[in-house]
Amino acid sequence: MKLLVTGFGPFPGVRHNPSGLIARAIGRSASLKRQGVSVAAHELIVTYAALPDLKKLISQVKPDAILMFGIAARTKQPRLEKRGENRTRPLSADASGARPSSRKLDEKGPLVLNVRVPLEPLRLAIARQGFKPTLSNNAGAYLCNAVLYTALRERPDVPSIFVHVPKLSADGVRRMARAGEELGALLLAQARRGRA
Ligand code: PCA
Repeated sequence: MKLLVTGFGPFPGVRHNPSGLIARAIGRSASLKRQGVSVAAHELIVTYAALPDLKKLISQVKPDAILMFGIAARTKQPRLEKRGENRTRPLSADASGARPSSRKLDEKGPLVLNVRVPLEPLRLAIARQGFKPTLSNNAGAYLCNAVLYTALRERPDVPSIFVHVPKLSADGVRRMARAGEELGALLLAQARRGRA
Protein backbone atom coordinates (compact mmCIF):
# COMPACT_ATOMS: atom_id res chain seq x y z
CA MET A 1 0.00 0.00 0.00
CA LYS A 2 1.08 3.57 -0.53
CA LEU A 3 1.56 6.22 2.13
CA LEU A 4 2.13 9.87 1.28
CA VAL A 5 4.00 11.73 4.03
CA THR A 6 4.59 15.47 3.94
CA GLY A 7 6.45 17.98 6.07
CA PHE A 8 7.43 21.59 5.47
CA GLY A 9 10.61 23.56 4.89
CA PRO A 10 11.55 26.91 6.50
CA PHE A 11 9.30 29.99 6.50
CA PRO A 12 9.39 33.49 8.01
CA GLY A 13 9.98 33.03 11.76
CA VAL A 14 11.01 29.35 11.52
CA ARG A 15 14.46 28.73 10.10
CA HIS A 16 14.65 25.02 10.98
CA ASN A 17 11.41 23.16 10.48
CA PRO A 18 11.45 19.72 12.15
CA SER A 19 8.41 18.60 10.16
CA GLY A 20 10.43 18.15 6.95
CA LEU A 21 13.00 16.03 8.85
CA ILE A 22 10.22 13.91 10.34
CA ALA A 23 8.68 13.28 6.90
CA ARG A 24 12.06 12.30 5.44
CA ALA A 25 12.82 9.97 8.37
CA ILE A 26 9.48 8.20 7.87
CA GLY A 27 10.37 7.92 4.18
CA ARG A 28 13.42 5.87 5.19
CA SER A 29 11.46 3.63 7.60
CA ALA A 30 12.62 0.01 7.48
CA SER A 31 9.64 -1.13 9.54
CA LEU A 32 7.10 0.29 7.06
CA LYS A 33 9.09 -1.27 4.22
CA ARG A 34 8.95 -4.66 5.95
CA GLN A 35 5.17 -4.24 6.16
CA GLY A 36 5.07 -3.81 2.38
CA VAL A 37 4.31 -0.08 2.55
CA SER A 38 5.79 2.18 -0.08
CA VAL A 39 6.30 5.64 1.37
CA ALA A 40 6.43 8.81 -0.73
CA ALA A 41 7.94 11.47 1.55
CA HIS A 42 7.97 15.14 0.53
CA GLU A 43 9.09 18.40 2.04
CA LEU A 44 6.65 21.05 0.86
CA ILE A 45 7.65 24.67 0.33
CA VAL A 46 5.72 27.00 2.64
CA THR A 47 4.02 28.95 -0.14
CA TYR A 48 0.45 29.19 -1.36
CA ALA A 49 1.86 28.28 -4.76
CA ALA A 50 2.74 24.85 -3.29
CA LEU A 51 -0.94 23.90 -3.00
CA PRO A 52 -1.23 22.99 -6.70
CA ASP A 53 1.97 20.94 -6.21
CA LEU A 54 0.32 19.02 -3.39
CA LYS A 55 -2.70 18.30 -5.60
CA LYS A 56 -0.37 17.05 -8.33
CA LEU A 57 1.51 14.91 -5.81
CA ILE A 58 -1.73 13.36 -4.60
CA SER A 59 -2.85 12.55 -8.12
CA GLN A 60 0.55 11.12 -9.07
CA VAL A 61 1.20 9.04 -5.94
CA LYS A 62 -2.43 7.88 -5.56
CA PRO A 63 -1.86 7.27 -1.83
CA ASP A 64 -3.97 4.93 0.29
CA ALA A 65 -3.39 7.27 3.24
CA ILE A 66 -1.91 10.75 3.79
CA LEU A 67 0.14 11.72 6.86
CA MET A 68 1.07 15.41 7.12
CA PHE A 69 3.30 17.28 9.58
CA GLY A 70 4.00 20.95 10.25
CA ILE A 71 5.38 23.01 13.10
CA ALA A 72 3.34 25.13 15.50
CA ALA A 73 6.29 26.92 17.08
CA ARG A 74 4.28 28.37 19.97
CA THR A 75 2.83 25.08 21.26
CA LYS A 76 4.62 22.84 23.72
CA GLN A 77 3.06 19.50 22.74
CA PRO A 78 1.94 17.85 19.49
CA ARG A 79 -1.58 18.56 18.24
CA LEU A 80 -3.66 16.26 16.10
CA GLU A 81 -5.87 18.44 13.96
CA LYS A 82 -9.56 17.51 13.74
CA ARG A 83 -10.51 19.78 10.85
CA GLY A 84 -9.37 22.03 8.06
CA GLU A 85 -11.06 25.34 7.35
CA ASN A 86 -11.67 27.04 4.03
CA ARG A 87 -9.73 30.16 4.93
CA THR A 88 -6.38 31.90 4.50
CA ARG A 89 -4.63 34.61 6.48
CA PRO A 90 -4.11 37.47 4.05
CA LEU A 91 -1.78 39.30 6.44
CA SER A 92 0.80 36.50 6.65
CA ALA A 93 3.36 36.37 3.86
CA ASP A 94 4.53 32.92 2.84
CA ALA A 95 8.17 31.83 2.34
CA SER A 96 8.26 33.58 -1.04
CA GLY A 97 6.90 36.84 0.42
CA ALA A 98 3.52 36.33 -1.29
CA ARG A 99 0.15 36.80 0.37
CA PRO A 100 -2.95 34.79 -0.52
CA SER A 101 -5.08 36.35 -3.24
CA SER A 102 -8.34 35.25 -1.60
CA ARG A 103 -9.65 34.77 1.93
CA LYS A 104 -10.82 31.33 0.87
CA LEU A 105 -8.76 28.32 -0.18
CA ASP A 106 -11.48 27.04 -2.49
CA GLU A 107 -14.26 29.35 -3.68
CA LYS A 108 -16.61 26.41 -4.12
CA GLY A 109 -15.51 24.39 -1.12
CA PRO A 110 -17.37 23.90 2.17
CA LEU A 111 -16.41 26.05 5.17
CA VAL A 112 -15.05 23.13 7.17
CA LEU A 113 -13.79 19.66 6.29
CA ASN A 114 -13.48 17.18 9.15
CA VAL A 115 -10.80 14.53 9.45
CA ARG A 116 -12.61 11.22 9.01
CA VAL A 117 -10.32 8.95 10.99
CA PRO A 118 -10.89 8.03 14.66
CA LEU A 119 -8.17 10.12 16.28
CA GLU A 120 -7.87 8.64 19.75
CA PRO A 121 -5.80 5.56 18.69
CA LEU A 122 -3.53 7.92 16.76
CA ARG A 123 -3.19 10.24 19.75
CA LEU A 124 -2.19 7.25 21.89
CA ALA A 125 0.44 6.21 19.33
CA ILE A 126 2.06 9.65 19.68
CA ALA A 127 1.76 9.49 23.48
CA ARG A 128 3.64 6.14 23.49
CA GLN A 129 6.70 8.03 22.26
CA GLY A 130 6.76 10.23 25.36
CA PHE A 131 4.65 13.19 24.13
CA LYS A 132 1.44 14.60 25.59
CA PRO A 133 -0.54 15.13 22.40
CA THR A 134 -3.91 16.86 22.31
CA LEU A 135 -6.72 16.98 19.76
CA SER A 136 -7.19 20.39 18.17
CA ASN A 137 -10.13 22.14 16.52
CA ASN A 138 -8.01 24.84 14.98
CA ALA A 139 -5.22 24.17 12.49
CA GLY A 140 -4.74 27.92 12.02
CA ALA A 141 -5.20 29.78 8.75
CA TYR A 142 -1.78 29.42 7.24
CA LEU A 143 -0.21 26.68 5.10
CA CYS A 144 -0.73 23.81 7.56
CA ASN A 145 -4.47 24.34 7.57
CA ALA A 146 -4.27 24.83 3.80
CA VAL A 147 -2.64 21.45 3.09
CA LEU A 148 -5.01 19.64 5.46
CA TYR A 149 -8.05 21.25 3.82
CA THR A 150 -6.63 20.53 0.36
CA ALA A 151 -5.94 16.85 1.10
CA LEU A 152 -9.42 16.37 2.59
CA ARG A 153 -11.00 18.14 -0.38
CA GLU A 154 -8.98 16.27 -3.01
CA ARG A 155 -9.41 12.77 -1.59
CA PRO A 156 -12.40 12.50 0.76
CA ASP A 157 -12.06 8.72 0.42
CA VAL A 158 -8.48 8.54 1.74
CA PRO A 159 -7.65 8.58 5.49
CA SER A 160 -5.68 11.80 5.98
CA ILE A 161 -4.40 13.48 9.12
CA PHE A 162 -2.32 16.49 10.10
CA VAL A 163 0.01 16.62 13.11
CA HIS A 164 1.28 19.97 14.37
CA VAL A 165 4.56 19.45 16.21
CA PRO A 166 6.29 21.82 18.63
CA LYS A 167 9.95 22.82 18.30
CA LEU A 168 11.84 19.55 18.70
CA SER A 169 15.36 18.41 19.58
CA ALA A 170 17.06 15.77 17.40
CA ASP A 171 15.76 13.17 19.85
CA GLY A 172 12.26 14.64 19.59
CA VAL A 173 12.42 14.36 15.79
CA ARG A 174 13.47 10.68 16.12
CA ARG A 175 10.63 9.94 18.54
CA MET A 176 8.07 11.74 16.38
CA ALA A 177 9.29 9.83 13.32
CA ARG A 178 8.82 6.57 15.26
CA ALA A 179 5.30 7.69 16.19
CA GLY A 180 4.81 8.55 12.51
CA GLU A 181 5.63 4.98 11.46
CA GLU A 182 2.84 3.80 13.73
CA LEU A 183 0.46 6.53 12.53
CA GLY A 184 1.12 5.48 8.94
CA ALA A 185 0.41 1.82 9.72
CA LEU A 186 -2.80 2.75 11.58
CA LEU A 187 -4.01 4.95 8.71
CA LEU A 188 -3.37 2.18 6.19
CA ALA A 189 -5.25 -0.31 8.40
CA GLN A 190 -8.12 2.17 8.37
CA ALA A 191 -7.89 2.38 4.56
CA ARG A 192 -8.08 -1.41 4.29
CA ARG A 193 -11.14 -1.47 6.58
CA GLY A 194 -12.77 1.22 4.48
CA ARG A 195 -12.35 -0.85 1.37
CA ALA A 196 -13.59 -4.12 2.84
N1 PCA B 1 3.79 25.49 10.04
C1 PCA B 1 2.98 26.52 9.46
C2 PCA B 1 3.16 26.39 7.98
C3 PCA B 1 4.29 25.45 7.76
C4 PCA B 1 4.57 24.87 9.08
O1 PCA B 1 5.38 23.97 9.31
C5 PCA B 1 1.51 26.44 9.92
O2 PCA B 1 1.26 26.09 11.09
O3 PCA B 1 0.60 26.74 9.14
